Amino acid sequence: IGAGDAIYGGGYRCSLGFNVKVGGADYFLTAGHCTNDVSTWYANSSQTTLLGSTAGSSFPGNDYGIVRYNSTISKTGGFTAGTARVGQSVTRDGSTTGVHTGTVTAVNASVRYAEGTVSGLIQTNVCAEPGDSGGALYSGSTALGLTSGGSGNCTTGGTTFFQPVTEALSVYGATIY
Ligand code: TYR
Repeated sequence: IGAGDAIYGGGYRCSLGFNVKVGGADYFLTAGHCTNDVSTWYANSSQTTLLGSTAGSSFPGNDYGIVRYNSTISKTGGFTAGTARVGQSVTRDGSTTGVHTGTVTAVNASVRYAEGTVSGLIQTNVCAEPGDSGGALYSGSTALGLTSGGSGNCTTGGTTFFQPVTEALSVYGATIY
C-alpha cells in the first residue's frame, strides 16, 4: 500500500498520502480532515484488513494527519520530500479518480472550509473529487502535498488545494520514503 491508495475507516474512504518512518516505526500521512473523524484505518471497504490507528491530526488551520501502522502489509515508497513552486508540473494520485496531472498555480493559499480556514496550501489546476482527500501530490519522485479540497471535478476540470508535506514531516519528526 502506498501513495494514492484507498484507506477506509468509520464507513468513510480517504486516500493514503505517503508512507513515512518515525523513529524506525512505520506510519503514513493523510489529510487531517480524514484523521479527525477516524481512529482505526483499514485497507478494504469491508474494514477487515487493519492498517493501524490515527496518531496525530491537525485540521482546520492545517490539513494533515498521521496513522501508525499495526500491520505487516507490504508498503511502497520511493519518494523524497520537497517544496512546491509556482509553474511546477505535478501529479496527483487518489482513490476516487486515480492519477491526474497539472501545474502549481499558487503557494501559501488559504481556503475557508465549513469547519474553518486552512492556510499555507499549494493551489493547483489538477482535478480531484471526494475520496481523493489525503492522497499524494508529487513531481517525479519528489513528494509535495496531501489532497485537501477544492472545486470542480475530473470530468470538466477543477482547482485543488494541497497541504505541503514538509510541515507535517517536521511536526511529527517523520521521514518520507
Ligand atoms: N475534500 C475532498 C475529500 O474529503 C476531496 C476533494 C478535493 C473534493 C477536491 C472535491 C474537490 O474538488 O475527499
